[in-house]
Amino acid sequence: MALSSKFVGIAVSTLFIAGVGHAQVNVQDAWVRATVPQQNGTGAFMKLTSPTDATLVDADSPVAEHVEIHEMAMENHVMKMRQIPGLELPAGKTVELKPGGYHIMMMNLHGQVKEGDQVPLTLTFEGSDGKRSTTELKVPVRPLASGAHGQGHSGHGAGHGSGGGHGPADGHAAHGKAH
Ligand SMILES: [Cu+2]
Repeated sequence: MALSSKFVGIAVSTLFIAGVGHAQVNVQDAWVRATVPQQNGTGAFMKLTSPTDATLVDADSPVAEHVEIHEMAMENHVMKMRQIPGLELPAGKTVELKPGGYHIMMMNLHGQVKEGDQVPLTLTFEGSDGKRSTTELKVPVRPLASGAHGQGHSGHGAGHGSGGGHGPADGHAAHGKAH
């Protein structure tokens, strides 16, 4: 029955796409990592496939004060994350946002994000012609399956907390220093 459950998964994730835009980007397997009560931030993960060259340029959610597009990479055996201005989506290529890689960072959460919740998330894409489109998602909350990413994210949350006002430029500098 593995095949039929896969089809169900595709059908469900298609329902999350409500916005109709210029170059509609397909979003699959979207999920947000559940948090514990005192946790300040979390990540959203998904697979994005754009029919034409596009860039994920913005993300927003009412559950967090700041939402940014981040990447993670190993630097001298230490996992570091940083904000990127946009995530390129080459035509027809599936780009995966996953723990330990690209992710949508939700910071200064207004409350705990619990397993079973549906988190509203708005993604803004820009086509190669400069036209923007948005996609509204309701993203299910799941616990993290592997613990590998948790360490990096807790360090990240502390960095943002001490950085004060998280403006696009100065807040990010503070974040870097925290590491
Ligand atoms: Cu991050």
